[in-house]
Amino acid sequence: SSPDSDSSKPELEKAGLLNKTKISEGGRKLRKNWNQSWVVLTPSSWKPGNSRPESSVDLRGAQLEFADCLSSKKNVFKLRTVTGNEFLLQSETDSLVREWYNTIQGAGKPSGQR
Ligand code: I3S
Repeated sequence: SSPDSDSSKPELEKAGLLNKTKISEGGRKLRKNWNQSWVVLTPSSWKPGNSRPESSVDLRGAQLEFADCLSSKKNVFKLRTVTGNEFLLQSETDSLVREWYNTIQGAGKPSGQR
């Protein structure tokens, strides 16, 4: 194993800039407010240390779908949490959006099903 893998630091699975807007909260529709956000995907065991996330989303059981019909922007996918919060995530870079889609898709499933 690599020297990094036995570190006590939480393993950071993915991080990057995405355009993000929340479109519903507990099933209630919200007005879009697109913002560029630094998005970090972490294991569920992760605890914030010095970093203070502005918000966090539990991906267990979350549903993803490409949703270009929900926006005039290209490369948009929708993330719906089990609690009924919905987000749109987007980037101008197609490949980046596909990577995020696949990674989040895997993160929301029990590890045996990835
Ligand atoms: O789907 P919508 O509601 O037409 O989304 C657009 C609007 O929310 C607009 O804001 P206002 O209605 O507050 O002016 C946003 O500025 C747009 O970015 C939203 O559309 P896109 O197509 O960018 O997701």
